[in-house]
Amino acid sequence: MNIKNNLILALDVTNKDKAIEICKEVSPYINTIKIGYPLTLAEGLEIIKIIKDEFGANIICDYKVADIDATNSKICDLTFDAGADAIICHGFVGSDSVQACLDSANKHEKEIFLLTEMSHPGAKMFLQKDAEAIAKMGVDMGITNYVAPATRLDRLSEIRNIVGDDACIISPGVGKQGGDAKKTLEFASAIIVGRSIYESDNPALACEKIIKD
Ligand code: NUP
Repeated sequence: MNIKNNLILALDVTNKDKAIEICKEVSPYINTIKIGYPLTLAEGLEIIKIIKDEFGANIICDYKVADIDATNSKICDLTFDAGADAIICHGFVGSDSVQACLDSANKHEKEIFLLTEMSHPGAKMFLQKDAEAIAKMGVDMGITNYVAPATRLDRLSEIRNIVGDDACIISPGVGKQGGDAKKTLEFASAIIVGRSIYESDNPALACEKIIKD
């Protein structure tokens, strides 16, 4: 996936008009938009095609798919059929569940991003201890796209070591969660930024600052 300025917008607003307004403002800087549950639950799956068609953006659906294989297949099929270019899937559910996501992506000629360790403090309670094993599982399965935290650079760096330099790592946690864009990009291929952009009075300027810093 070609990610302009190595910057992905997390479009976690809950209203279509607001979503379109933000996308318009940031479109000179951003060509890859992450749509998660907030916007999808508010506006329906159709929002994927609306944003994709209006802005020609890559759409990564952050549905953190984490179910049994049969259910994962259905979730991924529906998401790709709705126009998503990629979907974020949890790794902790194990290889059979992740394989179902991968099979759906391959069938649709789309991509998955495997979530290893999350960026929030609670990730230290359970997920962190298995994050390296999750990344290794991803490598064994031939997965080339990952999500890893901008809030703990030592962990991001460890996950980069496991997945290798050729893998694409997208990293959330810059800005509101405390991560630094430039330092994160020493290890990550792209950063994911939400509130620091869409809550800003001037989202375009916020993008410019993140890119230049
Ligand atoms: O570990 C993760 N941390 C995280 O923040 C995995 C994620 N997918 N996210 C998402 O990234 C989160 O749901 C939100 O959409 C975005 C970060 O947003 P913000 O903290 O920049 O507002």
